Amino acid sequence: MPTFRFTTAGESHGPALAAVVEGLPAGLTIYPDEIDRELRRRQGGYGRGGRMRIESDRAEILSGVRHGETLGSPVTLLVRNRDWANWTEPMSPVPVETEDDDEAMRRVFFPRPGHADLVGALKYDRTDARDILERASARETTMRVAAGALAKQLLGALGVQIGSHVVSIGGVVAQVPAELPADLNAASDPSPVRCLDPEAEGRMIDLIDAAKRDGDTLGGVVEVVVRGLPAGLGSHVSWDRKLDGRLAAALMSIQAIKGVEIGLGFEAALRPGSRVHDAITRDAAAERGGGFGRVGNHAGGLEGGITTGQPLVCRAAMKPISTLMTPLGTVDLRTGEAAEAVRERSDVCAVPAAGVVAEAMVAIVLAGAVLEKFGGDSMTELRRSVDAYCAQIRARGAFAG
Ligand code: EPS
Repeated sequence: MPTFRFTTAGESHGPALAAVVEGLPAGLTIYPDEIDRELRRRQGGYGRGGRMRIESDRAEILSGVRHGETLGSPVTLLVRNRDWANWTEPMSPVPVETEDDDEAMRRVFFPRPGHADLVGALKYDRTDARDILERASARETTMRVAAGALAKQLLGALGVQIGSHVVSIGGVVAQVPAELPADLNAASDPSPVRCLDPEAEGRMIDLIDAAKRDGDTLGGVVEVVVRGLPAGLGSHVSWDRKLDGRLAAALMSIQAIKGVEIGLGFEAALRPGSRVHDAITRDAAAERGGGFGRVGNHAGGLEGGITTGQPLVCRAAMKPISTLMTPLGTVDLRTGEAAEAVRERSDVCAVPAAGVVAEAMVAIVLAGAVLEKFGGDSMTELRRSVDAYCAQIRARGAFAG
């Protein structure tokens, strides 16, 4: 059974979204403002559509926290959809009088290529693709970010920080500085596209404007960087304990993510081994690496599915959103006749937000790996195990005696 787990629920235009988060030890201080700050970060980014002007996401904590500290019991989080006010009839949980009015019910019969609309309608035996798209919508990532904010607070209490930035949008690739800023989000968040390269930022914005004019959409690549992890999370012994596999699965589960790289990623396949692997050194400053360092970090902080103590670096590639205002061809779900895909209000580009969601998923996987290795029902126990283990690996690297 995974040690840190969460479930989300809720439709994009339903009354609310919810998450139940299990596994947080007792005694973790919870900062609700920090959860809301993460939710705001996810709502931002150049290229979002009209919906983000309606919503102002705030998480209500319904269980598992008392007087600002976790109890060790499941934490329930709720975010209300403001847009629900405009959808009470089409999304009503109980039958309504206007049910025969397809337009009033906002029914969708023209599935969008690339979206879950068609395959979901086939699988779940629905004629109205709204029954599918309401849940397939990336609105669901709100609760991943809320749950991830709790995972971040757990990791933060143990000295681990997570940040992200946008590497490319629509084929415009940023020049990434050799040394990333220590506080990555403080540097990337002020950019409308969360990009560290101002020149690329300008071109990305122009491209998003052009895509909007053309009724088109754009994808891109985000990078997540985690600092402060001890060497030894994950394991080489079994396929499902390898941390790189778990991170890849978590990132690939995000809507529209089509590829994941760790460290050098696909580039490693193009080079000889001597230009890929990071030589091992003694490094007294690498406290959480047991006093062992590396020349470079092509491995992205993982060797054999185990953390090395170097920064963890993962990238995720997002395809362009499948809702096009200049739609592609499709087939009417009722008649089988050729048609144009539905023009549902949407975003032109959500890559900056995807970085925030990717941070949350990485935080959730890492919180699980930390709890698996160090366990404990309380923060006191967890801290004691982390400190004792870090002292143990430091002693290995000291080579005394
Ligand atoms: C989405 C369509 C848009 C996006 C939405 C994802 O929503 P709407 O159909 O209400 O305009 O804004 O993203 C969010 C609501 C969000 O919170 O990220 C889709 O179809 O996936």
